[in-house]
Amino acid sequence: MADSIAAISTSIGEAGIGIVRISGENSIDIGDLLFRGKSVKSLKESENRKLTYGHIIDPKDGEVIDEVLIVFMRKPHTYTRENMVEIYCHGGIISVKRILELILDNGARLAEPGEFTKRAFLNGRLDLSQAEAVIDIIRAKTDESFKVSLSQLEGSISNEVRRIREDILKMIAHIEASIDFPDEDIEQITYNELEKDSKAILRDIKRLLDTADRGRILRDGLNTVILGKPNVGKSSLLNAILRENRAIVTDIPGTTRDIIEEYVNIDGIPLKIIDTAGIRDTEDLVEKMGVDRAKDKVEKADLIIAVFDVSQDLTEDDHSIIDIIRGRRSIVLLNKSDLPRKWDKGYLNKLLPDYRMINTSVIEGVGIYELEQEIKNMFYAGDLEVESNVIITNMRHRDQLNKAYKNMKSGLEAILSNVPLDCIEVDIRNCWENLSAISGDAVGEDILDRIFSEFCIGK
Ligand SMILES: Nc1nc2c(ncn2[C@@H]2O[C@H](COP(=O)(O)OP(=O)(O)OP(=O)(O)O)[C@@H](O)[C@H]2O)c(=O)[nH]1
Ligand SMILES: [Mg+2]
Repeated sequence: MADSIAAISTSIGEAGIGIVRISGENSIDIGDLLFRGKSVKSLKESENRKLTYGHIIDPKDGEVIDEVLIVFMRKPHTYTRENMVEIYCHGGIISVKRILELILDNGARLAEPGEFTKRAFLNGRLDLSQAEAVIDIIRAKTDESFKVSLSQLEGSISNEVRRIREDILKMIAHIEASIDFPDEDIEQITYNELEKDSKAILRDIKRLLDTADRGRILRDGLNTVILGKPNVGKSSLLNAILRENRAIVTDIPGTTRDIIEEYVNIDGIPLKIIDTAGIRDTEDLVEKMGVDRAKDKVEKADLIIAVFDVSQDLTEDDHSIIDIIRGRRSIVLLNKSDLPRKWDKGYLNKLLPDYRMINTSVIEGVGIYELEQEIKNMFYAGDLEVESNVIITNMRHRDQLNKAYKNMKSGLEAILSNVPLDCIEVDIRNCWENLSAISGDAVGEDILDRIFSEFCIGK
């Protein structure tokens, strides 16, 4: 980490200001090479963390690049814990790019995605779960997911995991003491206590794991797939929910051929809504690929909205939809209810008992509100306020918690069958390590690379 890194931290496009950032030991020297202040001659003399007015110039020929504000932040009280310089120039494409190029020509290299945050982690300012929360904050699509991510950045997960890890360490210390000073009586006490402790730890891990389903939905949106045979009104429904003409709608069956994914917020519930190609047996190659994609999406769906056309008799294609949704979390729409009906709820109810069915006429806007309310009720029993801020939203954390749970469970089984203490210790240590990976105390370079490569450049 000896080199200095630089990147544009604001998004590229028309904007009031743009920010270019440098981090590293010689960021201050680079800043001084490029900056001509009005009153401050050198950044080194400038007051720590105080904005200074002046110009960025090309040191080769003195050409003025832009009028800026600049700030020098002395280590270690900075985002990366290194010396940092931030330049606030005019927004837009040109100024930020030229300033970045000058910085790169004068001693810094272009930062990799997430590299500022990676340095913050490597320098001990954030633990890994906090660093991961940073990208979730940037990507948050609803107030709730933002709130949860912010609390993770402030350490909600770290604190909870640290507490559990301390309890595990106590168990390990207890085991080692008993191994070192063996005595039959003490050993029996040890087994009883280990049983109690491991059960408590299992409960704690389980409590966190139980939040993961909801956490994933908060973070990524409820994966909702609109499914039905061609021409039943799927794309019309997508447009109605989005309240815009996003997808092409025609009366030609087979209009939608690819997957269309959009985000929408229904009373705070983030929905990733996916319109699909109408399911049918077809010889058309492109349409067939669309149908396969639709079926793929079903596998990962949290919710299926199955659309049927009540103005037409049910066909074999409808029956294949019925087969697909059986046993899955679905809401059934009886669409085109403005037209004369060929059948009604009762008929479909026999085939799909216990499914919520709603009469809709997407074209007239009937039933959309009921659908939205139903989605809300299904997932949050009407209440989406986040009561607890310790919610697992990150799948890596969930995986680690799952592993930790399994290891502690196998430890408990070993305790209950009076397996020798040193064998029990192995499971418990594994559990401890699984949890350590959440805060990043025991993760390899490859995992770090993967995590930070998902970041945007400049963060
Ligand atoms: N009468 C009536 N027509 C509707 C309703 N909903 C959709 N339509 C019409 O049905 C036709 C098909 O609508 P789409 O939304 O394109 O149907 P789709 O299910 O996406 O069709 P594919 O993309 O081909 O699978 C269009 O002409 C719509 O205007 C409705 O509630 N009532
Ligand atoms: Mg369509």
